[in-house]
Amino acid sequence: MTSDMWASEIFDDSFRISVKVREKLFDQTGPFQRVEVFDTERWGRVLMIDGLFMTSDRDEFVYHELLTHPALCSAPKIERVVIIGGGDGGCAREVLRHPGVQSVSLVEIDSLVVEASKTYLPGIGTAWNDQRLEVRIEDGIKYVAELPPASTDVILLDSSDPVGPAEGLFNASFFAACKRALKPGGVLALQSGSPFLMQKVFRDTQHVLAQHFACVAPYFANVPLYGSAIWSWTYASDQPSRYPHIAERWAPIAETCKYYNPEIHDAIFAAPSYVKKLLE
Ligand code: SPD
Repeated sequence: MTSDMWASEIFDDSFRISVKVREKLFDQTGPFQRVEVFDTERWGRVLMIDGLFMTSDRDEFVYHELLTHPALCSAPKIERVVIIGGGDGGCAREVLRHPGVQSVSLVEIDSLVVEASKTYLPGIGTAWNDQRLEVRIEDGIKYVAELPPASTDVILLDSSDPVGPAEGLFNASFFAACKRALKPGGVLALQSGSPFLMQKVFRDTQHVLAQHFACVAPYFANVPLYGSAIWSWTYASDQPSRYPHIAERWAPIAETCKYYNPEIHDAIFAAPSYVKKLLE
């Protein structure tokens, strides 16, 4: 018997992307949001939060490798890493592939996301038992505000889109707190929305980051589940320009990367003309 259940994300009440579902594995609404996990034919397991697709077995590698490795393969130091959000474990998995990383704090506001992911997305969070990883269920905004100044080498914001609990992760005071927590020369990387489907979020995020960081460099790729449109991440630091790729950081991850590589490291920073115009 085939299912006729579909999971859909609706953009601006005008465009919908749907995935045919084999079985719904998890559906709970907690104090923060509704968390759903689906088993699907084409995408494998899929995580949805408040009606937005977060990640899937099939295309998560693009998102997680690009959130992590451009920062980790170029930041001057990577011993101490903080991840805000990232409760599915995919971002932590990629960070922990780097032997130079000594400690990672993953700060996720919603325990439901971590519980559901540990149980139903075993292919994504494969590093939960790594001794270098500390998982904290608490508000990432408060956590960063309370970090000792200049204590962190790399901060990664693996958030949902800026609605609901993630809204405060896209504003000036939070970016100022990130800058304060980073060591001089430290790197912040974040998901910054689609410059095609979410132009205002993308542009505002760049402008607000530029109030705090000397280098603000968006980069781009397609994550098919995110509306099948171009997606962006942003690399920010207090230095005037991006750090170059470090070959020794690439060697230990070369075997496992399915998207990122040294050529991609620079190529992703090329912006389409309409995006350049958007940022003028
Ligand atoms: N439109 C969805 C954007 C979601 C970005 N974060 C995904 C979390 C995956 N770890």
